[in-house]
Amino acid sequence: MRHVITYGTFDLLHYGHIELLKRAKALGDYLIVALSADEFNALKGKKAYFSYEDRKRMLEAIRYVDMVIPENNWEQKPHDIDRYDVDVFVMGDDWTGKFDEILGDKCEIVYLARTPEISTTQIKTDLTGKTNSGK
Ligand code: C2G
Repeated sequence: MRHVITYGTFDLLHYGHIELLKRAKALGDYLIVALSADEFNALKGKKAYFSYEDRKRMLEAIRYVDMVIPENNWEQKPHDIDRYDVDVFVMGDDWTGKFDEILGDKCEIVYLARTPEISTTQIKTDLTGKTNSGK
């Protein structure tokens, strides 16, 4: 069983997220999503529209997702790789290179091209006409 893991906030779930999860799952047999907790989002300078529980429920309804765990801090990734016997760590390419040092010797690392024309920030901007920092 080839385990894949990916991390993120996945707020206002959109097809860019789905495309990432679909391609991540295709790299193995079992996909774990480490979902940013509300408190960790604050550390990332993000305030998700949906709570952790609501974002978790939506992710668990996606056919590509096998398990959702909380992402509470930046440091947990190596522990998660060990704990869940992860073979492949996947992130969108806005993170290219960021995790090579801490995870390079633990598992395969794959950065997938982001879906260019959509983002949670863009959705918020389009709906409210306001811009804000972050993705
Ligand atoms: N993504 C994508 N295409 C988009 C938008 C997002 O492929 N149009 C990908 C991102 O590259 C990321 C995942 O979907 O791999 C989740 O995106 P976010 O929720 O914005 O995650 P982020 O805030 O980058 O959190 O420890 C890592 C962080 O928790 C990552």
